[in-house]
Amino acid sequence: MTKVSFIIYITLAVALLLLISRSSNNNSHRHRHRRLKVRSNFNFTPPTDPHHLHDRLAAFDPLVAEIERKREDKQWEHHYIQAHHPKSAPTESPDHEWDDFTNAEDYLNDEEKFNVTNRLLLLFPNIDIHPPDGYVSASELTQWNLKQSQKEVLHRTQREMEVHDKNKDGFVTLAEYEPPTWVLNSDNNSFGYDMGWWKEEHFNASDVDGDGQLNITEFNDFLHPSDSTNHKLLEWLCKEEIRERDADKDGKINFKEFYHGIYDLIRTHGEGVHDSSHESAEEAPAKTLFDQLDKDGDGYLSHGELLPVIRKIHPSELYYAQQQSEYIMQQADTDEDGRLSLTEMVENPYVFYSAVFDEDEDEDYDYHDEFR
Ligand SMILES: *[C@@H]1O[C@H](CO)[C@@H](O)[C@H](O)[C@H]1NC(C)=O
Ligand SMILES: *[C@@H]1O[C@H](CO)[C@@H](O)[C@H](O)[C@H]1NC(C)=O
Ligand SMILES: *[C@@H]1O[C@H](CO)[C@@H](O)[C@H](O)[C@H]1NC(C)=O
Ligand SMILES: *[C@@H]1O[C@H](CO)[C@@H](O)[C@H](O)[C@H]1NC(C)=O
Ligand SMILES: [Ca+2]
Repeated sequence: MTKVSFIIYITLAVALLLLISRSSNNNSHRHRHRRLKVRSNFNFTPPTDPHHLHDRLAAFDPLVAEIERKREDKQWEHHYIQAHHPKSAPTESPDHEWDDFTNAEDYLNDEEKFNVTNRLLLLFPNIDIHPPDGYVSASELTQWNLKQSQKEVLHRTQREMEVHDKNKDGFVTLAEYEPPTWVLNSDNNSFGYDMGWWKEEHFNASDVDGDGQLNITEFNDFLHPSDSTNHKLLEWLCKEEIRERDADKDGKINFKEFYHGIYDLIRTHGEGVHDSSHESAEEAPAKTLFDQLDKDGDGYLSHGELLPVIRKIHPSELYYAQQQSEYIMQQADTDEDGRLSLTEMVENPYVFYSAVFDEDEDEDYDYHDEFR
């Protein structure tokens, strides 16, 4: 396809989109019509800003997640082929991708096909399980969100596995594993693991049964240590943290090293603390926490002493699931009884689909800061 015809095609498609959204606005009985958006959040670099929740959150609705996943897989494949076999890369026609994209979005925005009320009716009994009492509590919501994001994470790990598992035996050995190009190209500190994250110690800590190879579970933990329940891996993460923060290279964290670096992260990811108004943290509470963590009172934190807070330094999927749940509660719990009835959910459908709807078209919507 030539450049000119491509531009004409895009222009036509945009015009058509505008027409469709305008006519559906006119036909809509809702006061506010929001166009649901399929996110294309594929990125070679992991999100560096942990506050960019909008990019991090898994879709609330598994059906939306599936659509996004398919789209992401396609992009990934495309990227992967270009990165690894640039010569043989098929010149994929852009109109084809565009088609898929708009079809998926049109589907989501066709109220006859994708009726958010019916979706919520269908999902409710799957969320209200602990106990099934006709209300969705914050913790049920968190568990649901966590399950959705874990599915996403595992799916991405499976894709990574395909790349690294050279002999296709379902395991990744240290020799098979080589860091992805974005690690080699990025400056050594940007990922926060100081390039050590794929090294042998990291690998060994992930290899629970010590057979020298990582199955999908072990490999998933390897890629997402802070989500792991593997104690050895969490310890490794603490050691990495010390290695990175240890300015004077004595192998331990003193108060100064703790205060300048670690404390801010813990504060930001602490329960319900979103105190972004103060630029720098108070020193007194930092000292109190330091003394609490410093169990042997030697004035330094060892990796073992960092363990209780490591998940606050490197927030886990659970943290994001809690954030999302908190946001939903704040927006949809109309009678403020701390739980959601089916009616409250159905009356606030877009809160649940907030991760996918297009912000630009609804500027008056009261967005939680974290979700920008
Ligand atoms: C969506 O489903 C609800 C409940 O079944 C129904 O009342 C509503 O009319 C449906 N909306 C559309 C646009 O079909
Ligand atoms: C990062 O460190 C590795 C080895 O420690 C080195 O080979 C590589 O060139 C460094 N990359 C950059 C961008 O500095
Ligand atoms: C990792 O494990 C292998 C096999 O058990 C062992 O030979 C190697 O020394 C270990 N490496 C590190 C850094 O612990
Ligand atoms: C991978 O190995 C670990 C450790 O042996 C085991 O607990 C886990 O169930 C295995 N995962 C799969 C998918 O087989
Ligand atoms: Ca293993």
